[in-house]
Amino acid sequence: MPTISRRKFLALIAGGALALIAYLAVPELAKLPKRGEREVREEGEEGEAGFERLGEGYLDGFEHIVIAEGLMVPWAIVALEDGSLIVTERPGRISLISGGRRETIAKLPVAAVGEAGLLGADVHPDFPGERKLYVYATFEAGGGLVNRILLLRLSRSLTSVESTEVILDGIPGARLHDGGRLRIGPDEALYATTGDALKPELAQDLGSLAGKILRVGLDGEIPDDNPFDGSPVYSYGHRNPQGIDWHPPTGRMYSSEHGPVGRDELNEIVAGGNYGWPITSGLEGEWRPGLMKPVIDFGDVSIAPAGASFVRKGLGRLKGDMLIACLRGSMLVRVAFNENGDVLGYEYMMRGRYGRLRDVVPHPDGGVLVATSNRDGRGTPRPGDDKIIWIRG
Ligand SMILES: [Ca+2]
Repeated sequence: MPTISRRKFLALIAGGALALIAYLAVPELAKLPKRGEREVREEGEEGEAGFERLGEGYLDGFEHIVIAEGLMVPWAIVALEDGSLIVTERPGRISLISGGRRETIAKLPVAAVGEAGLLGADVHPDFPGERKLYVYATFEAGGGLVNRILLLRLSRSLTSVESTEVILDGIPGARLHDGGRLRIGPDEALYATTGDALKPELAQDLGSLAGKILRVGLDGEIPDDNPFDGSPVYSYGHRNPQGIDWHPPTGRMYSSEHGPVGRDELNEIVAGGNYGWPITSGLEGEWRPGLMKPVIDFGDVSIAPAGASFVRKGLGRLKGDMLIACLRGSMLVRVAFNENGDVLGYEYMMRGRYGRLRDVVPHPDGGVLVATSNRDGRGTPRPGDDKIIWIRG
């Protein structure tokens, strides 16, 4: 039997102790969220949340400036580089708001019924060099409702329209579930969210433009690298998404979506992805291979998430996080992100302070602009509603 030196014996003991420590440590380490793993918190849940909770009153510490008031359901805010805003209102008016003054650019003959009407907007990436404004709106057609994406060429003063062109037609419309968010992505393609137009089965039908996120070129052409040949469909299986943005450093795309009763979602959008509706809703349903689970299922209580944007500048610890404007929830949801574009968790902010919120966009000078929606028939209008408020600092 080989003998063992005292030194070797001690080394073995020490090695064993290290192995034991490592063994004991493993379950603890395994509990930590790995990179890329998402930790989602329920409302009111405290403790090891995986991200720093800032608290509901966090935004109280910043300056709140009313930029515009007396608006009627402002649906989309486009913040221009010089700080002026182009704003759509659901009944059909498009305005330029600059230096405290509002000028009407156009009034469109939209079908403003239920949740339909003049909805999303964005401008050409080279605006105002290219004076092209894109809007998403509902119209009456053939005894029903249809949603269209229009390209409006503006005059040099930006206060009137020189020509109007329909660049995407035939998006099914309805009194409810019209989607409507329009945004130009970092790839300079135009994205639009569409609702299921009250026909849930259309969301799974790749031949229909309902219940989708669409992607077209800046003149409405279908990009060669879209996931389905010859189709503007980028992702499908959506119920009624109304917010999209791209995590600034990574370009990962996220979208907020209204669920049926609760089950509101935040999804990470990938080309060709099927987001489940109506087979699944939130994290519930009959999961089968190929269906995308939401990053966040906001639970049983409806918060009605609408516009969503990443904070680019200002607002302290919120930089790099996403804010989602909530209608029913009358608040902003903060979704905390790490630098890789992974969701760390979420919390509710500014609950009830301004009532229903429809859109939130970054202001070029920092902070965010939020639009109230208290005159949409589901809220309680307050003096000066609807408003656009700049939260900065
Ligand atoms: Ca879903």
